[in-house]
Amino acid sequence: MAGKENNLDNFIVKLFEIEAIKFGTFLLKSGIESPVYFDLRVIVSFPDVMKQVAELMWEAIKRSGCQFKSICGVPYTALPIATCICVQNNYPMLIRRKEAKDYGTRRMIEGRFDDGDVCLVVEDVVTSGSSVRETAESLQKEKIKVTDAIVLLDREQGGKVALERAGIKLYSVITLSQVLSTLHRLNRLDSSIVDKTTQFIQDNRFDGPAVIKKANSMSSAEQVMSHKERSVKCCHPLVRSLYTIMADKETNLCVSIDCTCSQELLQMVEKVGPHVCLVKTHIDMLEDFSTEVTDQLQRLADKHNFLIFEDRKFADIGKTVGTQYQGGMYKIASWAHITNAHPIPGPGIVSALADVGKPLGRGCLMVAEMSSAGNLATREYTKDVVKMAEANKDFVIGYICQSRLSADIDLIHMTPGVKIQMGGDSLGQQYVTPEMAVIERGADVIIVGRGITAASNPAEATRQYKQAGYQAYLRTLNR
Ligand code: S5P
Repeated sequence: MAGKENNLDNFIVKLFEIEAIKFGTFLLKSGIESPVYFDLRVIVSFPDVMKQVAELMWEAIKRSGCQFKSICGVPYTALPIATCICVQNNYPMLIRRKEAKDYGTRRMIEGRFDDGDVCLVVEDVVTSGSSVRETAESLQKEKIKVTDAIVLLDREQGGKVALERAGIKLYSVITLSQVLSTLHRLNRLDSSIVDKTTQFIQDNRFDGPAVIKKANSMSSAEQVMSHKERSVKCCHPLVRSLYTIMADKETNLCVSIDCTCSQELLQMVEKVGPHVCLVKTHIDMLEDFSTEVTDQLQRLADKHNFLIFEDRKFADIGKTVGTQYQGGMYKIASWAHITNAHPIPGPGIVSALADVGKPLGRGCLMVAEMSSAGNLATREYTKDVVKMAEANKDFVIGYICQSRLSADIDLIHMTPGVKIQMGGDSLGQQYVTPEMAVIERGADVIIVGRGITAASNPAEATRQYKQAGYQAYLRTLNR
């Protein structure tokens, strides 16, 4: 894990050293003075950086799980990048001309393709998303589909949302906030420059006052709805309670306490309780489980005002999960306000869990997307999960997800795989920062495990995550 993080840190520092990223005062084409400037054209002079760019972009492409037949770079900077990716990974490439030739074929797209082929667009930096869109439009004119794009650096000025509105999902290797926080952490950049640049980006977004958090499916009313408003307007009483807690305690943090010893679990709950809206458990990890633990857990939930989420991820036929939820050793429904389920068995799983949970006022989250590399949740699968959730809102209260899936305010979006230090673990877990989870991915609640539980001072780490998550939420309100 540390290796991956260092890799990205070194890469960002390298871009800074070769002046692909510069800080100062730069006059942009628009006449605006910018404190930051990206000139990724220089990377062609550094073959080692070129190679690393292609590798990092390929890793991000694989992580995204998107499917395509060919790759096309936005001219000109991304052309050599696309070439490297294609050659290294044996993918066919297409080239988009900027102007049609006035002789010969007059084609705007060079290379072999058939109607309906899907092409991935590659870009170096995205600001408003317009250059990716132009390339996509040229491809679409030739009946080539474009559903996804990958960018090395997202300036976070609204391009991602603009592209989503145009039906293109954008994945990035790094974001401007990440560049700023890494260079600051490694003592390459003063706080004053970080603050100035952050402010500039905020003031110069291409999506105006709307919230970048939200994908195109969201209504504008929902875009600015605070926790307080949701605590009144949401239909499900459990969702209203959760938003009330979030508003009162000013937190959108759920801590995942994944330990094997009851005493350790309860001690950790005591530490994090005052700062969280939810505590997530994997009760079957405990080697010394007794009902005393769940009794204590409920007492702590009352004392510190949080809800309990048992991350059981039910995934069997209705009859089986109903029994598992209600009974067995753990009697989950009797103490966990919220649990979750994989939708893979079909709607019977929801009906069976609802039969047990609804009379008790419980709620269930559907696992729509996962944080782990190589997971099998395709976009079609996720779309079907959304349908299933929307059809069962009397019991399904939201999603475990990695992106904003639904415009419906009754369906709360909870995102795991969150850590201030990005990267992953050796078993495929992939992390984004609290800011990325809330602002880019539209999380209502961030789920943090080892970022807090494995910290040397978990109470302090909880405060840090609480602040990072909540500040990010406030930013989405103030846009
Ligand atoms: O996609 C997922 C879904 C879940 S619920 N990815 C996850 O990591 N989780 C859970 O979130 C996982 O089971 C673990 O309990 C927690 C993440 O822990 P961390 O230590 O990696 O932050």
